[in-house]
Amino acid sequence: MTAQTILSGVPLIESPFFKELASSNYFDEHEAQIAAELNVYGFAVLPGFFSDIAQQAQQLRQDLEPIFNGEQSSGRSHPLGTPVDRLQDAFKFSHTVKQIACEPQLIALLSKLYGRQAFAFQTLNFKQGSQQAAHSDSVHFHSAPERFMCGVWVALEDVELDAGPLCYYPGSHTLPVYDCRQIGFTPSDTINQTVYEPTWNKLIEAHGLHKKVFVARAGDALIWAANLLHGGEPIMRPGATRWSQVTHYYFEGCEYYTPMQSDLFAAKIAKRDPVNIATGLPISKGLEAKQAAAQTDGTGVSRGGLRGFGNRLIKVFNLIAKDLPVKVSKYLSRS
Ligand SMILES: O=C(O)CCC(=O)C(=O)O
Repeated sequence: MTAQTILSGVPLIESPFFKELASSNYFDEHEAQIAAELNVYGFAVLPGFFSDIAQQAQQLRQDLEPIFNGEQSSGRSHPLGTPVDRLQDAFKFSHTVKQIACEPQLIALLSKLYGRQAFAFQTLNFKQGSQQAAHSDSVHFHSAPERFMCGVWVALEDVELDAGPLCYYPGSHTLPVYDCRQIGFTPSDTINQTVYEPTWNKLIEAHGLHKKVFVARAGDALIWAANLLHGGEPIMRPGATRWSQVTHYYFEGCEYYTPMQSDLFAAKIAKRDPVNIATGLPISKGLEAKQAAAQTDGTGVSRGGLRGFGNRLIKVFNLIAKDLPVKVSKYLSRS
């Protein structure tokens, strides 16, 4: 068995056989460097990945600014007049948000790094720094098998140190994904990530993890692994903007769920059926469509359809055959 096939339920970049994989020719040179960074540090920076960012950022601001300012409703939970600090799933009404989330080269890269097909399922847009406490996304979006999730953060403008940049703790992705009971809570629908925060802070201290801050240029992207601790630095310059987009990606062939709302011993799993942003379909429906497509014969006719066509042909033939002796005898009697 190769490093690629053994432990197929572990993302390639987190495989214990990563070294063997990296020394094979599975990755090209550029991918190998990104994969190695993700493997060791749990994040990888893609400088200038979005080359058309100036134009995209301009369009995105035009789409989202009125909603951030409360002048326009996004049709979600933000009534008119309420300024918002983050916009979830703006891909539903902004083509540019969707374009950034579904950038084909990014999806192809993530799929290669993880060894399964990636799909974007959630977007978050920020006009200013989030100032969020350090956290792991694994308590919100998780998968079985675990860790088939990642986030990609994209700078829509240059981000200075005083504008509340993204921060993260290299190496923290290798920590266990602690569940609610381990931190002394029973999972529930009302719980939120603040119950984990003291544990994460203590883990940072106990493991001597050092914070890094992403002073990004517009168009830079940063991939973080499922369990990497990350957050947002305080905004030191009042009013500073920090236009950015986070897209969360899952990978096909998993079960998806929210761990902090799942109580396995009460047989309660808060399952998710994430929407593949690219197709607009929940992943379960997308898989059904894929399976149906896989049953086609390459001419666009599904096997079921072909079978149906065959059956209709047999019926016609039977009808003709039923009449045939009569027709033949009539013909013979005429001649
Ligand atoms: O952009 C940031 O400041 C952090 C975003 C974040 O933590 C997340 O999307 O999970």
